[in-house]
Formats: sequence, C-alpha cells, structure tokens
Amino acid sequence: ELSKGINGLDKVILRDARGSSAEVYLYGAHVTSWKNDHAEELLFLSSKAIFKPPKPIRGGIPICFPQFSNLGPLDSHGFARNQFWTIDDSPPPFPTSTSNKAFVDLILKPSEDDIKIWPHRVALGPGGDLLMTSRIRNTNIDGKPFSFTFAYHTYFSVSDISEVRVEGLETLDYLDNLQKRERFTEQGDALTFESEFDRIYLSTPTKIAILDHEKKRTIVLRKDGLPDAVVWNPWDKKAKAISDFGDDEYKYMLCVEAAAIEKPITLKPGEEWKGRLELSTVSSSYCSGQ
Ligand code: TA6
Repeated sequence: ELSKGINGLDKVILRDARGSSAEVYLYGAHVTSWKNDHAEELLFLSSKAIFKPPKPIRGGIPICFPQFSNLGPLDSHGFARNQFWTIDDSPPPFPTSTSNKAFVDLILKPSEDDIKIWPHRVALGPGGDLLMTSRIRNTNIDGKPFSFTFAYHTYFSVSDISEVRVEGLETLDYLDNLQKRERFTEQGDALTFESEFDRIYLSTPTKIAILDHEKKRTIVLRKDGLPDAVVWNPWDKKAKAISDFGDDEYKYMLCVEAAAIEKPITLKPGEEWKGRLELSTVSSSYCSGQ
C-alpha cells in the first residue's frame, strides 16, 4: 500500500493479518517503523528527524552503502540512504520463503544511464518478523571490480539504555571508534551501557540479542553475509551535537547494525553479493541468562 508520509514523501506500508506492520520510505529505502504482532513499535525514530532530502532520516533503518562511515572517499555512510529508490515491479528471484508474505521490492539505480542496479526487499514474516534482503550485482561491462562496505544501521527503541544488555558479542575483537579505531578484545559478560559507545565488532556470530528487562522483551537479530556488527549510542554530549536528535533521546535508543566493514566486499563483473537481516521479538516475563 503506497501512501504519502511526512513532507509528502512516498512510503509503503506493509501489514500482516496478525497485526504486525512496517513502513518503508522510498527515500533511502528506509524502514521508519516496525511493529510486531502486539503492535509494539520496535524501532527508534527521532522526534527531530528531518524528512527532507538530502538529509538522511534519523532513526529507523538507514542503509549504509556503498561505504560505511568515513572509511573511504564518499560522504559518510555512502549515498543509498539519501537517494530515491523506486518500486521494482519485476524483481529478481528472492528466496521463496518470503513469497507469501507482505513485502515490497525496491531498486536503486544510481543514474539513468548507469547499468548498476541494487534490488532490495523488505518483508514481514510470521510472528511479525522483519526481513531485509539486499542484493548487489556488479554489472560493469568495463571489466572492473567493484568494492563496498555495508550496514543496516538499525536504531532500536529501548525503554532505558542503562537497563539494556546485548548478548552474542562477548569475547570478540572490536574496533573502537572512540579510540581511533584501535583494535581491542571484549572481556567478560554481555554488553551494558553507561557512556558513549561506538564499536565495530568483528566476525560476529549470526545471532545477536538485545535484552530489554523493563519491556520484558528480547529483540533477536539474525544475519547473513554481514560478518560485523556495529553497536552505537551517542550518550548525552554527542546527542547534543547532533542537530536532528533530541538531547535526551539517547536514553531510548540503541543502534545494533549488521554490517560488512572490516573486509570490504569485492565483486568482479557478473558477481553478486547478498546480505540479509531478520529481526524478531521474544517477549517473556524473564530474559535469558537471568
Ligand atoms: O554507526 C555508528 C556511526 O558510524 C557513529 O560513528 C555515528 O556517527 C553514527 O553512525 C551516525 O552517523 P550519521 O552520519 O547518521 O550522523
């Protein structure tokens, strides 16, 4: 269902019969809302988000492509998040497991005469899961390889950042963006948050969990083709410096981003890469590990 969102920007609303929904802006192929079967909003969207190109939308799921952060010659986080994508009426084959669900296929064509195209699917699964699949194909006829880094820069909504734990990244190596991207090894237990946090965890397991005790809810990320995971919270000082982010909003969000950063992906002409992220929720009166 195509409709007008903020500032008249086109958005697609996906709905599942059991009550889950998602909103996807064509601008950035940006998911701004994801609600599960219990109609709970799982994504954080800043109250100060500016829905005005070329500014990317603050919150939801920006796609960082073809460059994560400033690790290359392009603008920070690349250009996919501030381009207008179009609805793809003849998408390439995606796994059949999504074929009977509510989904939308989008495509990014960098320019009219560009032969590179990047199809992307957002789908709702049973139980209100959110599934995203991106395909990048090198259609260069000039025979040149094409390299990129990538992240689903997902902003999750949390009840209180001080009460949140992230499981699945213990004992892994990470690059600390707050210390010149120096490499460290995570010690001990699940991650907890008490100050600014900006790390790229390397070669992570495919499953990561965000435990929110207050909401009695766990969000589970499952990823494919995306070996790294960025964890970010700006905390109070950095929050004040971000113009499209409320001063106190850092308390209610956490970015956990399925990514491919440390080893850029290189595609020879004709080669294709696929990245996939599946988000689901588990609600319980307790969280695992407690
Ligand atoms: O993913 C973490 C990060 O790269 C941080 O370093 C922080 O700057 C954030 O993304 C937001 O970037 P943005 O360009 O959207 O302001």
